[in-house]
Amino acid sequence: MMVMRSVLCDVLLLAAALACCCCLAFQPPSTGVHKHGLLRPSSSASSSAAGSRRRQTGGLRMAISRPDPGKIMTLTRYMLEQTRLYPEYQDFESLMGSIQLACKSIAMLVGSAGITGLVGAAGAVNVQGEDQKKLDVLSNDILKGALQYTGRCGVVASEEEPHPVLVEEAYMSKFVTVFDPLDGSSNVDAGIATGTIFGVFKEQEECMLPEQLDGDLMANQCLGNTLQPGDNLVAAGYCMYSSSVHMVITFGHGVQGFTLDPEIGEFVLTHPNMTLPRRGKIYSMNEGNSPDWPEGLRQYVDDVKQGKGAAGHKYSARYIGSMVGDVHRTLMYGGVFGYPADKKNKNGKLRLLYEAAPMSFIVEQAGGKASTGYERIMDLHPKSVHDRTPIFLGSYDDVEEIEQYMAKHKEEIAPHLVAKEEQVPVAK
Ligand code: AFP
Repeated sequence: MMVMRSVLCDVLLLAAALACCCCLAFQPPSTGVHKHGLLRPSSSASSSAAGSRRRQTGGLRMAISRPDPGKIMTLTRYMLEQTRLYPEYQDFESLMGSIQLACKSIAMLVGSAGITGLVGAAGAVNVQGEDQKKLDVLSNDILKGALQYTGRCGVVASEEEPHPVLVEEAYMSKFVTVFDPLDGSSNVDAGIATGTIFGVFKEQEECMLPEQLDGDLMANQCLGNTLQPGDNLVAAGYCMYSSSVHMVITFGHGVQGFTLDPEIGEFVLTHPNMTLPRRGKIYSMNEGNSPDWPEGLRQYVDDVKQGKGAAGHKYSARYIGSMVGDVHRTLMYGGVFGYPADKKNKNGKLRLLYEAAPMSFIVEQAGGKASTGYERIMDLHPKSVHDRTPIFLGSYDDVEEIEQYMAKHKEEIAPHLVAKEEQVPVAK
């Protein structure tokens, strides 16, 4: 009898919790029309407007309203509309078309990996000595394939390729695309958030060489185009594969966040003009490495945990171990994400060209700051495609405070990449 009563209690509690979750999840936003023209349903419209309907789930009735398809700001429509404001967007249109298609395909593969057997190692090791997952290899091929036919991208550099790769129309294209096809893939078997990170540079003029030039030399010259500082990025973004699929992009005019609507298969603008709060309440770092961290950072984390930092409040720890997930949360809630240098890894772990630089571009465009702890990430000039860099990014004042703590122990500077003013020549 006791057991039955407790089971009944559990069921009732679960039902109440579900009802509560559903109310929260489907609470209609208060505003009517979204910036950029995306129509947000109003509360009165939610049950009666055309396009809204009711769904029966386990006895709970939930009103799900869908915006009028004619008024949805899809990524494709956004790109079209932006070309009117900024003519240079025209060049990005086909590039973004290919990237969003690739991300949709990768999202589908990631989402069904446990069922289709696309989990586990591919049996190969990439140039950085990391085990490649089956999904790493597939995602890389999907992105390369998608970019091949844009007519806009001549060179791609990827985490999964030892060297930059020339794609079709290499000598007539405008852009170099760098990417990490599936960042955080070691988490994928556990169903944890992963993502694709990409950055787009303009090809440098040196790639336009006379035709009689030796093919190898020409190829090397073009491949050298990938080695540009983050400050040269003209576009960057990431796609996060999680409970929903998000695409966050910047072309140097703010940051826009889209969510994949699975019913229509389109990315829809849901987070226009994303901005970071000046201060946050979260620090996100792999604290297991703290015994090897620089002393300044150890002191910073110790202080903010106790509310002894400049903000005066206590900070909480959040760490997924998947850069895209950790950066996305930081963009949404503020705070700081970091992967510092430590005694064993003098340059940290994350790659400058296709992880740190694109994410720094996004964070700066959202009003935040990105730093090695000593200098601006966007000023760093890579010496090779897979260079690593320590990184701290997020709310402006939080990152600045870390720099101040680090400056107190400057002798610990990791011998890493050179800043822009001391640029090394591009490999020829
Ligand atoms: P994987 O792609 O091998 O899963 O690595 C993920 C990552 O490059 C980055 O996304 C994380 O921020 C970072 O490594 C996590 O590294 P730790 O496991 O050392 O904390």
